[in-house]
Amino acid sequence: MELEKDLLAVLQKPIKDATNTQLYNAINAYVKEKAAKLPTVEGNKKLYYISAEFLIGRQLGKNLINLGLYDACKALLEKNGKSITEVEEVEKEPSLGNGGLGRLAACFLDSIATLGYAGDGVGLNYHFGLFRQQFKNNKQYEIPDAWLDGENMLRDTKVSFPISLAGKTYYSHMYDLDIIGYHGNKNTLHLFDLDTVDASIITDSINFDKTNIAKNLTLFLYPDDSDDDGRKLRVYQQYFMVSNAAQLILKEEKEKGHDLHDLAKHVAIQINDTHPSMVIPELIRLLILEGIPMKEAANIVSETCAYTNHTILAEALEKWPQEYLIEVVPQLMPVIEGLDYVVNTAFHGDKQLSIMDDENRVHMAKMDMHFSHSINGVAALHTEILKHQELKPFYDIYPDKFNNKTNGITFRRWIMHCNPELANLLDETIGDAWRKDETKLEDLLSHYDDETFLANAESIKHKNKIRFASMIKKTQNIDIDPNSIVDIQIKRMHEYKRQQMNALWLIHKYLAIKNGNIPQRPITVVFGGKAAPAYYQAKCVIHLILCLQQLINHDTDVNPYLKVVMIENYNIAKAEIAIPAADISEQISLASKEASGTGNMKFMLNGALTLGTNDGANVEIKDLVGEENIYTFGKLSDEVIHLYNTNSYHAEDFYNNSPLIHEAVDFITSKALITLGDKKMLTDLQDNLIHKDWFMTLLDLEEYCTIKEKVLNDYENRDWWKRKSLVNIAKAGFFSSDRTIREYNKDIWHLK
Ligand code: 26V
Repeated sequence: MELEKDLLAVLQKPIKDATNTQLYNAINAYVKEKAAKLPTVEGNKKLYYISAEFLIGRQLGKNLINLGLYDACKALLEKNGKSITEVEEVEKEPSLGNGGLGRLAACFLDSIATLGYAGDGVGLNYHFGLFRQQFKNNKQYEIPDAWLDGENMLRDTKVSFPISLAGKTYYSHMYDLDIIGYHGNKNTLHLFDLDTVDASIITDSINFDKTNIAKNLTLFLYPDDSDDDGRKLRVYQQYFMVSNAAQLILKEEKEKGHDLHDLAKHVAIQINDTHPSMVIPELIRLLILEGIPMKEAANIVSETCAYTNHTILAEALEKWPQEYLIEVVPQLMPVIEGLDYVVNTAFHGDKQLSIMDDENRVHMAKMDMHFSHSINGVAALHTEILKHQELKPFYDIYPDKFNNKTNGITFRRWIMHCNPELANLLDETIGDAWRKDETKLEDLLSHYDDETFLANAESIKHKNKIRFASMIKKTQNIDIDPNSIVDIQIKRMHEYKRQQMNALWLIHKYLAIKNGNIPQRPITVVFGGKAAPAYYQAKCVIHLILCLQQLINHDTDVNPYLKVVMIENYNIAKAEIAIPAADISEQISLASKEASGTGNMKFMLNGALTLGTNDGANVEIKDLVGEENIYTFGKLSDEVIHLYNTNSYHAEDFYNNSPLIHEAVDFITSKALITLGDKKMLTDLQDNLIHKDWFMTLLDLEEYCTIKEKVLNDYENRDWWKRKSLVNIAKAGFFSSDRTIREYNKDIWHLK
C-alpha cells in the first residue's frame, strides 16, 4: 500500500521500531506531499479572510481525515503496535488564537476549502502565540508558548513585502500552511512574520521591551495593552498584517492580469472584527498609488470589503488615538482623514457617525461600516441587537448592509476527529451521507425509540468520560469518576460569561452536601479557560475556582459526590477530549452579551444538553430542539438591556434579600477558602460581586441553582435524557460551518 511504502522509505526502518516523533515527521511529510498534489481552488473571484487569530488546532489528524486517509493510517499504525493518537500528540498545537473568533476563522477555512471556494486566510505568525497557562498557588501564570519548536506544518515561501512602520521600512516574510478541504481542494493560510524577531528580549513570564519593534513585532498575540507602548504595538501588528494582506492581494490580482478597477469583481475581503480594519485605508492608499483617484478607490474598496462584528463589548470595539496612528502609520492618516471628511459631509457632521471622535480617536468599526458593503453579526439575536441597539445609527442609514450569519463549526474536527465512535455509530444508524450533507443528521429523529442506538450512544459517552478522566489524571493528577454526571464550562475567562455564577453554585452545592443533602449521583464540574494577563477580575475568578477545586476534592465528606476540575492550559486538543465526555453544556452568559458562542454547538453535536441563558446562538438551539430538549433560565436580553439603560440593577439588593445568594457569596471569604487562597483576591472578588457585579451574576443566580437541580434530577430519567441527547445531535446540522459559509458566499462573497 502506498502509505506504508512511503512511510518506510522516509523512516528507513520498520514502523514498529520508529518513535512517535519519527512517525509524526514521516506522516507529516507524506501529508505535505499529498497536499502539494491537490488542486488549488481556482475561480474568477477569490476571498481573503483577514484575521488576527486562527485557532487552527493540531493539523495532522484533521488533514488525514480530509484526505480520506485517517482510518488507513490508524490501522497501519495499530498493525505495528503504534497508536495514531500518540503520534498526533507529538504535534505542538499552534498558538495562534484566543477564543471563539479565532476558532471560527479556523472552521471557516476548513469549510471554504471543502466547498471548493477560492479563499485564503491572512494573519500573523506569532512565535509564542497567546501564552501557555500554568497554575501555581491556585493562580494563573503566563509563560511563552514555544509552539514553533520542532517540526510544524508551515511552508517557507520567498514572498516578502516592504512594510513602512513609523517611517522605517521592514521586510516581511510569508509562511504558508496548506488548508486541505474534506475530500476536495486546497487553499492556503498565509502567516506573515519578520526575520528580525528575537525571543531573547523576553525577560520574565511574557514581558519584553515593547518599543523594540524589529525584535518584538510577532512575538505574541494580543501583547499587554495596559500602557501606551503596548497599545501602539497592537497598531504596529495590525498594520503589518493588513499591509501584507493588501500587497498580497494586489500582487495576485496583477499576476492574474486583472484590472485593479475591477477589484471588487475578483476579490472579496472579510474583515474579522476590527483588528484588520486598517486594510480599508491601506488598500485605498495603494490604489491611489496605482493612479486611481481617492473617491473611486474608496468605492472600489467598499465594494470589496465586508465586516463581521463579534461582540458588543465596548472594550473590544477598537478606537485608536490619532497620535498613535500619526506615529506608527503616518501614511494612512491622510486617507483616514479623507474618509472622515466624506462621512462628515454626507451626514452633516453627525458625531454618532463620524470616524473620528471629539477626543481625536479613530473608531475602527465606524470606518468599517461606512466603507464596506456588508455588516454582519454572528447569531440572530446578536444581529438584532446590533441593528436596534449598539449600531442603530448605522442601521438607520445603511439598512441593506446589515445581515446575519449564524456561526457554525466544522464537523470534520468536532465530531469525526474528536468523537470517531459516535461518528461511526451515526454511519451505522443513518448511513454516512451526513458527513457531506449536514442536513442528513435529521434522519436520526426517526430513531427516537431505537433502543440499540440509544444504548450505544450512552456507552460511547461513557467511554469518552473514561478517556477524559484519564487525560485529567495524567495531566493534573485529579481522579474523577466516569460514572459521574459531567458538567462542563470551557471558554475564555470573562465576567460576562459568568464562570463566577457556576462557582457560586458549586459553593451552594458543597454546603448542601456538607449538610447531608447527598446527590443521587456524583457530579464532576469542569472549567477551562485563560484570562487575559491584565484582566484582574477574571484572574480572581480562576483563583476562586482553583481554591474550590482544592477544598472540595480533598474534603472526604464531599468528594465522593462532587469533584471540581479546572483544566490547565485549555486548548483545542483538550477541548476535543472534554466535549465528547460532557453531559451538560454550560452556556450561562448574561443575556445580550455572548454574540453567538460556538462551544454550545460543539457540545450539542456530541450529545450534551445545554444549560443556558437565552443568549447568542443558544436561542437558535432552543428553536431547533424545542423547549423540552434544552434548559434555559435567566432574564431575557431586553430585560437586561433595560436594566443597563435605567441603571437599575443593584447587586447588593440580591445579596441582602436572598439567603442562598448571601450564604454563597459570604463563603468566598470563609476561613476554609482564605486559608487556601489569597485573601486580597478573594475579598476583591466578593466586593465586586456585592457592590458592582457589572455582568449581573446575582441577578440570575437563584434561578440558575433551581434549574441546575432539575437538570441533575432529569439525568436520572435515563430513557428521557438519552432521547433529548439524540434530538440535540439530530438538530445540530444547522450549525455546520459549511452552512454558514454557503450563506456568506450567497449573500456577501459571490465566489462562484
Ligand atoms: C477582545 C479582547 C479584549 C482584550 C484582550 C484581547 C482581546 C482579544 C480579542 C477580543 C475580541 C474577542 C472576540 C471574540 O472572540 N468573540 C467571540 O466570537 C465568537 C465567534 O463569532 C462568538 O461565538 C463569541 O460569542 C464571541 O465572544
